[in-house]
Amino acid sequence: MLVKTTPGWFLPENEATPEIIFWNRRDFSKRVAAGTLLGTTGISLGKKLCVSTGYAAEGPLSNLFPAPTNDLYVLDRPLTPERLVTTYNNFFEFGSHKNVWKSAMRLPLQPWQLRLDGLVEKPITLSADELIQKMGLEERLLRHRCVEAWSIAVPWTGFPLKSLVDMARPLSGAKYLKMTGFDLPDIAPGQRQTWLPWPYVEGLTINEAVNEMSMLVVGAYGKPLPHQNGAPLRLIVPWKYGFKSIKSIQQFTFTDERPVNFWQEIASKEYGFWANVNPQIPHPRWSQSTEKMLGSNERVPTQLYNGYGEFVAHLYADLKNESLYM
Ligand SMILES: Nc1nc2c(c(=O)[nH]1)N[C@H]1C(S)=C(S)[C@@H](COP(=O)(O)O)O[C@H]1N2
Ligand SMILES: [Mo]
Repeated sequence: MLVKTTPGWFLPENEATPEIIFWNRRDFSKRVAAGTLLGTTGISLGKKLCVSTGYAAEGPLSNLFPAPTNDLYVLDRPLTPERLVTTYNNFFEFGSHKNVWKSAMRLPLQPWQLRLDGLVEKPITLSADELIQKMGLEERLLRHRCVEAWSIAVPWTGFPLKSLVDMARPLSGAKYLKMTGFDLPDIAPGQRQTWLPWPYVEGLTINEAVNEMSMLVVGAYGKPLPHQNGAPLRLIVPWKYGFKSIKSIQQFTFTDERPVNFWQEIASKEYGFWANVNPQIPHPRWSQSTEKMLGSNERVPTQLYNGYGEFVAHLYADLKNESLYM
């Protein structure tokens, strides 16, 4: 997160490859027709936006896509072109730069065992495929604001995190949900940087986890999630800075202790537990008042709770003496 050599909107042309996987692009073309994709910056639409994502087209989940769109979440800006969202990533397991998408394809997604444990009635082990097939999928068009002050707008497919919490049957003593990523240093070069506190960890309060906006994401742009965006299963909590939205989760642990997240462990003066977006509170080393929308030449003002206050502000109303915005 601290290392930055190229600006956020830089896209190496030679990294783009033709799409080799066939997908039903019905929804995609509908949106193009409706003019909701970024069409004003000279980026031509269609094939050029697509990259090969490396997720099996014929997998057991392909029949679940595309999922119906939940109209509750309305964007104030165009969707970011798919090619940018899938080629400009933060995924430190594969390096501390943005160009990780090829490397991330080495992550084996089948089988992917999930564990739900800690303060629950009975620990559960099941595969990501089993879980996803149990859940009704929906699409949500959401903003995502990285703490580095760039942003994207993405059609994510997934289900409410609340559905997983209900399935886990947490005990009344459970106050937090800790989520843990994979630990595969033989596969993920970033995990051989042993001074970093692997595996990646994030946490939410149970109240945040069961809030309607907290989403487990298994797809994007009407297709299964590409490796580099956190396949097979990642969190999206769009009112918080991007680092809270942990990718490629393997374990959900219910606990009475507030988890210390990956970035807090590295730099506790710069990154905290809550990490709610607030343009008025600068990062110790840069302003958070505006953001660069990837794929656009515009900087736009950042909004409190990334514009999602109506859904989440109540969660923080009674909290005093907490660093809610770092
Ligand atoms: N496991 C894991 N999850 C992660 C990260 C990471 O490095 N590892 N980076 C975070 C950060 S800083 C951001 S901004 C988003 C980026 O998601 P995207 O690449 O899908 O846009 O993922 C978040 N989740
Ligand atoms: Mo980020």
